[in-house]
Amino acid sequence: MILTLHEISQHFFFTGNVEEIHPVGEGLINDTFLVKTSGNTPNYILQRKNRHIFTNVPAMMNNIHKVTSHLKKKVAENGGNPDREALTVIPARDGKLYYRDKEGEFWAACLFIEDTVSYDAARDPELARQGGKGIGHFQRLLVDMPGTLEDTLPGFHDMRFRFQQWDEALARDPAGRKNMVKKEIEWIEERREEMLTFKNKFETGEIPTRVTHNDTKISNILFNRDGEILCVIDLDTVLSSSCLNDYGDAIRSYANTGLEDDKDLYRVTLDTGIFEAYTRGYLSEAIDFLTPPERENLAFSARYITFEQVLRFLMDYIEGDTYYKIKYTEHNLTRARAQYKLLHSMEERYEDTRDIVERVTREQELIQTR
Ligand code: ADP
Ligand code: GN1
Ligand code: MG
Repeated sequence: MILTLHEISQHFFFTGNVEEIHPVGEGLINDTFLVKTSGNTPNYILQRKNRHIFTNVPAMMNNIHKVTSHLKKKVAENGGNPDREALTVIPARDGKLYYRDKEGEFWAACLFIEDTVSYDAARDPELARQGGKGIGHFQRLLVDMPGTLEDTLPGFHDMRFRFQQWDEALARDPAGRKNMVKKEIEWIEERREEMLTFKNKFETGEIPTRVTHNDTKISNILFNRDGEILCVIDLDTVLSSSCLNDYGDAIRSYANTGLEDDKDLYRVTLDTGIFEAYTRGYLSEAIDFLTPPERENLAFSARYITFEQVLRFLMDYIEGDTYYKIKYTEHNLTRARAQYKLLHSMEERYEDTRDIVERVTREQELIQTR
């Protein structure tokens, strides 16, 4: 693999001599590598994109290029450093934004941003506030992005589409696992109506569509060494979608007291302190562009996205583990159960979270009008 990776790296516009290449991150979809060059030349991130999931990598890379170009322009206008506060896509030597190897695999690269820290969990409210600020800022800079993005992941956060996939998976039951997860299937069915009713708000246009990230777990943000937000990364999922999906997915990640795939369900609950801190950071950037319906639906969006993850992990288990990378046979089931525990905790604390959003909204409105 090392030799092959070295060969792949030669197809990109990297300056310097590649010294070593090793895997980084815990992503569930792509294979990600750090490419170190010798001396003072930059280092890079090289990634094999999962072509079964991203079926149009050229369009996806165009989307990423559009978004990063706009971000860089905005960062420069605001006096920031575009090379550190936005991802820099490194093209292949033939000028394309990706390289396709002989086996048909798609590769892409970006500049490695030095002196950053990334996290898999937010135990500290200040870190959560920074993360919220990061996504709010990201969305704000993209409010006036010209042009449109191609829909490279149709139905990604669309519950109607997810239920179609779900119904098909259950009807086919390809791995013969359906009967082993009857209780878990009930968790999904009990909430079908409620989730589709929420989805209606997107379909009627009550909740607007914007350029958003769609995969805002904490590991997809780089912080600087002082714990401040630096750069939003992992842009494969930038799409025309809703701000609520970014907020909800971030709460699912930051405000979980346990792990996404915790086997010990006692550890998994919603941390309302972290919820409040993330919300404060997010609204400090987003308050002036969010519409009243967007603000009012923030708390429920955390339930919506967490439910979506329960469904997706359970569906992948039923399908025989074809989508997410797994580390052991029951991994997707463990993930579904842990996410369900989190969802349950969100439901129990729903009124509290609504109160927090309302209070922080008022607080941020006051700060803005000062
Ligand atoms: P995956 O799809 O595998 O999750 P990511 O793009 O999120 O891939 O990258 C995985 C990890 O690699 C990140 O959590 C971060 O630690 C590191 N990383 C990715 N891109 C960069 C970058 N441009 N600069 C510095 N670190 C990065
Ligand atoms: C996947 O690629 P990664 O690991 O950042 C998934 C997200 C899920 C996440 C759960 C394209 O994200 O939707 O929230 O796993 N990405 C895709 O950890 O499906
Ligand atoms: Mg990632």
